[in-house]
Amino acid sequence: MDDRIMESSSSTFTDVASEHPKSIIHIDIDCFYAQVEMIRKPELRSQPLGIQQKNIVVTSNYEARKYGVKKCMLITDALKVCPNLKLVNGEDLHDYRTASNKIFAVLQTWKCPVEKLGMDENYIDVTNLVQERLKSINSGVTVAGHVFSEPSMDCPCGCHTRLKISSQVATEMRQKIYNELGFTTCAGIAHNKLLAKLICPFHKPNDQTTIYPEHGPLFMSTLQSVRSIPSIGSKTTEALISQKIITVSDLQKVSLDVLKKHFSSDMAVRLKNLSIGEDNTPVKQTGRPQSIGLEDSFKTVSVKSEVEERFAALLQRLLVLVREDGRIPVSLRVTLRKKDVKRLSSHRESRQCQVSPSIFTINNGTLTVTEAGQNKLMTIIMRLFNKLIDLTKPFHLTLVGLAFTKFQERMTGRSSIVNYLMNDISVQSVLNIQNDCDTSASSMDYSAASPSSSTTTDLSDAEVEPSPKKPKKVGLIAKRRCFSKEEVASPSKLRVGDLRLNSKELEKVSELRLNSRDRSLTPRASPAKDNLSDTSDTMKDVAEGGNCEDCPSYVDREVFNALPDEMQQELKAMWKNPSSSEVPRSSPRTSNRSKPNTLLKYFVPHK
Ligand code: DGT
Ligand code: MG
Repeated sequence: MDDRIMESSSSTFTDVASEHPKSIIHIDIDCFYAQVEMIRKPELRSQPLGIQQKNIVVTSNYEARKYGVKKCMLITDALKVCPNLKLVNGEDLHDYRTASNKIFAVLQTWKCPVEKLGMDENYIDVTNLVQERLKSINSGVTVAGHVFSEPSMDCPCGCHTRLKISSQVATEMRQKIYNELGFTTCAGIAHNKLLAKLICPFHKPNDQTTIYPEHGPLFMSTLQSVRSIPSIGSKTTEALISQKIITVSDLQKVSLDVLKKHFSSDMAVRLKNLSIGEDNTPVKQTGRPQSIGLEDSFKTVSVKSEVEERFAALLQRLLVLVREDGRIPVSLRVTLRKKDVKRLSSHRESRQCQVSPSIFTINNGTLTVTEAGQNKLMTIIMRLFNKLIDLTKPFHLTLVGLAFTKFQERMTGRSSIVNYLMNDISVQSVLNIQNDCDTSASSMDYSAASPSSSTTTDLSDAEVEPSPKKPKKVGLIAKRRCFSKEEVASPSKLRVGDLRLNSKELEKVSELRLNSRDRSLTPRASPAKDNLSDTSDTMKDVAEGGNCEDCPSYVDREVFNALPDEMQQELKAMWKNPSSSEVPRSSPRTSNRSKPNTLLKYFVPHK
């Protein structure tokens, strides 16, 4: 009997007719942080090893696990069960992140969608690859690794053969990760993400397990808690427990109608499907995060100087992350959590502004920020802070956060005019995003807390620290935010279309720019002013008229003043010394006829 849930109502109908077209692999690195340390120092391999963060062992190698050292155990308890435990501090996540990215890169070489989950887990949708391989397979295929249960008969849709091929692909992937990076891994192979993830640790470490669709209900019924299902969060668990639905088997037995009394119809159907191992969420290719951020939470901070210190520490750590990412940030957001002492409540407020890409330099291919650049960023941060806090009144903060929220890819280097124009365009697009409240990038309902969250300082690396069984909230990373009305308003009269140049022009102007730099041995002009994404500020800048005395009369001063200082200086140099430029000096209206795409035409006031 097919016990999957079908609903006749079109809105809730779940198409699970006996087709299992997908082939999904889930790969989890064995004792991830511990392996990173053991690869770094091979002498650690032979001894029980624990990775310490604050007073907790966040993971341990399998040698230590033999003694009963468990994840998230207090150090004192771990040392009781394993007095020889060697402890390594794992609070600096840099090397773990690097290893994680390398593993992800290896998995991408199969050219299948890869979805990264936390630092040491990845889903790979090998459906198309398997279809390809099927074409060249004539005789019987055997499964690689373990099988949850042998099938009694073949599934008519052919999924058994496809999953067997997938199991071979999983072996190849694990072998490549081991050969190239030295990590042992576990894999789960199934027709959906849910079963692939849950079956993955069935044989560990360093092994793999395949499960066929018909065994989904049986396997799921072995899970003791509904919370073991990855997409069931704490709230849903509570609601289920309140209805005495504790195990997955309970969930299988409860009728859909009863569930519908407590959940929406869609949710009830989804819960029933999950309980029998059915899940149709797609593997979403992981891209680069939309934002990179860190938060620091604490009991209370009420003094500006302390806030500044905390921001300075956060900035240092954030710059490391940005360097690893490699893109040039063009927008910075400051977040505060304010405590309302009277109401005993707290709420978050954020403010963001543009940052000039010239703050970041590229040395030998690495993104760096000079001390002066860091000071400039701190100035911007404190300006945003001052906008968020009325310093004439007492304030109480319980969290500060920093995030770079918009990036430009490296184009032709820092000195390129393209960067300036790209910056304006990308920031413009940030400011024009519609009200779009925080939405997690992943479909999963991440929820676990960091073990340090109960201590006074939680330098939250939540975006990169996964929990053992449940994926964690991806912190500030990959989140979209709510823009206030003022922020949505465009800060400048520069229009994106006005800045669109063809590539030849850009090259030409870049050349001019570089030539003029080479000629100049004097210190560079004062850096670009960072435009706060606050309409009043920007409008004030425009109204003040800036420094455009030397500009030709045809120049639109508003456009000119909205440009970064360096570009203003350069244009002025071009106007002073027309022979250095091929750009015609005559009125751009006239020149437009012969040269329709010159840079100068963009300075003509718009009527
Ligand atoms: P495994 O997969 O059972 O062989 O062992 P691990 O260590 O790979 O555990 P896993 O996959 O759950 O988590 C990957 C890494 O994430 C782990 O090496 C350390 C870190 N981690 C896991 N759980 C926590 C946690 O609750 N808090 C913190 N801060 N880190 C965690
Ligand atoms: Mg792991």
